[in-house]
Amino acid sequence: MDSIEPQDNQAASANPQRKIIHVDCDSFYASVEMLDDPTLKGRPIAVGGSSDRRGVLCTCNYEARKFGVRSAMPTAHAKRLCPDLLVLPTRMSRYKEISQRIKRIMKRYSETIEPLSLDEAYIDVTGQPHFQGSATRVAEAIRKEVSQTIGITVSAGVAPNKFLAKIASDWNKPDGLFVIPPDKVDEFVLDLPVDKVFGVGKVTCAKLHQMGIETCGDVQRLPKTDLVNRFGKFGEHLYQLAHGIDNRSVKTSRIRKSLSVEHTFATDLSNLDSCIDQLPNLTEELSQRLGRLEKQPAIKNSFVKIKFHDFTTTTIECGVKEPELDTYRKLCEDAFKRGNRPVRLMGVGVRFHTQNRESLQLSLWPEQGKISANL
Ligand code: TTP
Ligand code: MG
Repeated sequence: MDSIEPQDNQAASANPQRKIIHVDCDSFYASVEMLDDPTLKGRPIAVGGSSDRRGVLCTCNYEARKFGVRSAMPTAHAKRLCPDLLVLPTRMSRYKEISQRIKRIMKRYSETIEPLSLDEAYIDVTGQPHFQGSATRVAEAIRKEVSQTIGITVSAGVAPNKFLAKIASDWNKPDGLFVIPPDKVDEFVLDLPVDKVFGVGKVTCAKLHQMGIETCGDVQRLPKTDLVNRFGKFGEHLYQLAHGIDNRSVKTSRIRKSLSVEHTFATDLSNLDSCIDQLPNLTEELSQRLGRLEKQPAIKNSFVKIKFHDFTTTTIECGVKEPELDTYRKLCEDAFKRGNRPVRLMGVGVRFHTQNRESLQLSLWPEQGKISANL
């Protein structure tokens, strides 16, 4: 799990009139490839590792999605679903370049921008003068300008908070806009499936379903104490979000403390060898994610996390500065010995130096949020 420390101490505003836009480019890497080679338009394409090297897809265009192809899918599997799929290698510097151009467009409307990844950002336009204060029209203007001047499509969501703005940008994807005005929030969340709530992964979702909870409306019917007893601190967040409340502010600068990739296995791994077999995929994904950072901060430590089948968790780390397979193998052996039981989750990661704030500031398009890989 990613850990990022907010750098500003701006108090979260509880003002219900905030106007937040969430912008997310459509099939980003694939769209850039189609922009640079228009002959690719209309045919299924993907970006990622090749199938002969047991590669995994970063993303694919919407033509490929019709065949069931998805991000993080092994390329060999994607090719079986869509034999005509063209898989291109990643060109990170080009994606970063396009990302910066999109950010320049957004900056015309507000300086309060929180980038989440290369293709995604929150913009707080509360109190901004453009279009008589209409966030919806700002979102339309950004979408239009990106499409006309850069040549790729972006989707946007407009809402009174970050949680709802992010859900909204996904609502009419691709090339869509969805607005949740403050007076429609209560109605909107009632039927919202709980798996759309930030932080509700497969495991929490399964537990909620067992409790008969499918929607945020169902969550609302539970007393807060029930949720807190069941899910601890997260229960409190869940209660708030299910009521459409999210007071997090849009933060313009952050310090990244660590980056990791983890995977929960459908079937527990019974011994050390099967854990070690998982390491090449996990470390490869970690390297890819490190490569996607605008500026990679200096690495302090490497670590392996193991969650055993009884949910006990151990993390072991060492001061190795390169995320190399051999390091992770050694850490994995030591971590496994601590429990010597079947393993349900494994993660590999790095921690960054956090003293020199200057060098660590993620100036542009840092990645954040939930980054557990679905390998
Ligand atoms: P996303 O915004 O999740 O996906 P997308 O832009 O390709 O498609 P859409 O938003 O229309 O659903 O991710 C942005 C980029 O990040 C994506 O183009 C490629 C990269 N990425 C990976 O490299 N690996 C991943 O597992 C995911 C999800 C994304
Ligand atoms: Mg996207």
